[in-house]
Amino acid sequence: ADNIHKERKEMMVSKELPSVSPRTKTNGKPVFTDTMDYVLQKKLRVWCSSPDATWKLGQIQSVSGDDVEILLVNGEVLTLSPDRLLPANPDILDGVDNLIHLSYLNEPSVLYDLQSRYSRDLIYTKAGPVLVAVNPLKEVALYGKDFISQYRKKLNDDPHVYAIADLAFNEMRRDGVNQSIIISGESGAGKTETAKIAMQYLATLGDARGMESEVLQSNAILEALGNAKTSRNDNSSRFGKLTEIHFSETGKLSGAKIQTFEGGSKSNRGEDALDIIQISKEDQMKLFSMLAAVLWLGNISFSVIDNENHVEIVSNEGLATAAKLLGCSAPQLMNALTTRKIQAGKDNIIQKLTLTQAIDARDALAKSIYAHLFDWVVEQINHSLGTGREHTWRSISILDIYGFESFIKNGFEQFCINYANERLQQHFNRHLFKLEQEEYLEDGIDWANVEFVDNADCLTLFEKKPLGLLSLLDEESTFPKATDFSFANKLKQHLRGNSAFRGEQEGAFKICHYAGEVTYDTTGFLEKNRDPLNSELIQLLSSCKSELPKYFASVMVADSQNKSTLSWHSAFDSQKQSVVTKFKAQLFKLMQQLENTTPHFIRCIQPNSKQRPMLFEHDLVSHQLKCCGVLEVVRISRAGYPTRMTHQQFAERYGCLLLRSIASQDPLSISVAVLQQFNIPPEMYQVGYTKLFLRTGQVAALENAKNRMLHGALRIQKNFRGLCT
Ligand code: AD9
Ligand code: MG
Repeated sequence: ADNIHKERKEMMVSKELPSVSPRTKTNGKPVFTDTMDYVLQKKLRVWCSSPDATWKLGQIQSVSGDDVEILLVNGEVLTLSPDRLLPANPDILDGVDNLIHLSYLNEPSVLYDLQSRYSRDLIYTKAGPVLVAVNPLKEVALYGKDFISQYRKKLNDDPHVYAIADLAFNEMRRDGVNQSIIISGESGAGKTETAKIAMQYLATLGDARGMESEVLQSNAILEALGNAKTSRNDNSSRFGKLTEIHFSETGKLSGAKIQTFEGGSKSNRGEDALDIIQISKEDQMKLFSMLAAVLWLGNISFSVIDNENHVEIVSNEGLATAAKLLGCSAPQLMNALTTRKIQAGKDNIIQKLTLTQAIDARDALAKSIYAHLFDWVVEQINHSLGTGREHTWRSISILDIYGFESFIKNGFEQFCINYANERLQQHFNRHLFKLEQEEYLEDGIDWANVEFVDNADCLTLFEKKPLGLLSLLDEESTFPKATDFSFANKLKQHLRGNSAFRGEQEGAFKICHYAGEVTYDTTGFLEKNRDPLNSELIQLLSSCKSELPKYFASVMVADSQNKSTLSWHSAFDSQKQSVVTKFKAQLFKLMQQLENTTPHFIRCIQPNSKQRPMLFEHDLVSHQLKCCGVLEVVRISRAGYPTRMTHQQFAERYGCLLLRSIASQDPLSISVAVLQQFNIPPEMYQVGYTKLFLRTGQVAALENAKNRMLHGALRIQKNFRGLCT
């Protein structure tokens, strides 16, 4: 360890090497020494970039002018110029569990570290405070009661989801502040599994009345209703989910609450989880009959009856069964699906629907029932989970939200998902970079800025009024004559100058997201953005005899009338809220909730595009690392001071450890005296105007000392009592 420390000090490298000018200076001070010269001089290990964009490890043999001769691991000898090389870490640092320990931080070194750990089933690695989780795509022996207890007792310090959950729990108890665990990553990267692992830990930890299985089973129910198979993930979440786990002041589990975002999906699977979650048999029957109604609606087909493309219903069985399940008559359902009432003066005219209109009406009805059913199930689950015996004090929220998506063809759904991911990325940036740097600057401590990719331009592109993507989409959706093509043209016309926007061929546009460029096909955008359910269908549902359809209709009516909750958001003034408008409002509410918590971040990484275990594709992983800013986080944490406390807090917490009295009793003097007493080296902290900033690991040392001292005091007390009695 001494050697590593010495070596690191000698090299003083905390930046990825630029190939052009290694002598970058910030604030007039060199941030790193001339690393490559050092590496060349000492003939150290290097990464060689090859034309196929992969990296090869080798040892420098000789240097003459700009020609460096390198012996690769496979015995091959290459001659390259220094700008094709990056320094490799000494093998003593192979597979370190926190990337901040790497002497050289560069892309190949990080990839190599993650890969070497992954090949040994060490799927978790820290990047400063962020946990990186590489999807094993197979079972790994890392979970269960024994592991939970190891992490609880701090007997295991390997990076783990359990360790993050434990940290959140401890910080909640220590600071009395709500916490959040924000899990992000691409589709199929393992977010939902990771969320369940965190929940398992928290539920086990504070379990008061056997609620653990209830909390976990709620996942199974929601997955059964809200997941679908995609090309990236056989069990892909088609909804975002925020699970709040509630705790009492004594740290006992007191309940849970689930919020979902934008539900609605195509896959149905039965589960007995419903029993565990205490949904009554009667409610289960209601649920299943609605699911059956949705499936039967899908079986209804139409045939064209005249040359105006008007239709009648073909499948009588589908119609009759769906009607029976909904609690209406077959003719009622038939009329709702094949006709529309139009007001003409004082009279109502019945207009027949065309084939496309009828299919749209049928699908809109099925989707709407499904989406409302999903919300209803969430309500039932919350009812069941919200009734803990303990009094709720604080909570830990776990956010699992659809990852960034980029397919060959991307539509309205990807558009919404990627917009949500831009917002989350901004939250991440704000916390890890902006707030960090602002805080240092405000408190007057020495700090060289760390560059990061800001996605503000892209968010402006979405949200600007009136000329942003969302406003333009809403505007176009209100014009009856508008088409997906006219929408695409409108975007091109108004957004051409925006740096994050590119017009594409007919009917398409491209957005430069933080995670890469995505081309969207506008087909279906307007239809999907309009509130799909016409008033015939709402009326049909409200006239049904079954309880749920009636309830859904009342929710729909209330939804369309009640805009007061969204009043801060000036929606366009038509009668109904568009889908993106609702989506944005939900997203803003979510972001507000998250702002009031202490965040913990987990970045899930998909190791390959084939959903196969043990396969680590460098390009794919490297792209994801860039997308979620892993290298920047490492840089900032290594250079930064992750722990900070006001002088007051520090003095109150550690002043009791002072062995001798000091002249001045102000918090700053006490704090400095504590730091001196424990010989904390000057490079390990900085004293700001209001706060103390400490490097990683320093608080752990002080906490240890404090615990030892407190235990000592307890022992003395006990002994003393023993003497008295
Ligand atoms: V999506 O955005 O909802 O499409 P997720 O949620 O990121 O996606 P998910 O958690 O569903 O991905 O993981 C995909 C698959 O990877 C799972 O079905 C598991 O088969 C596999 N996986 C993920 N994490 C683990 C793990 N810790 N251990 C074992 C895992 N398998
Ligand atoms: Mg998921």
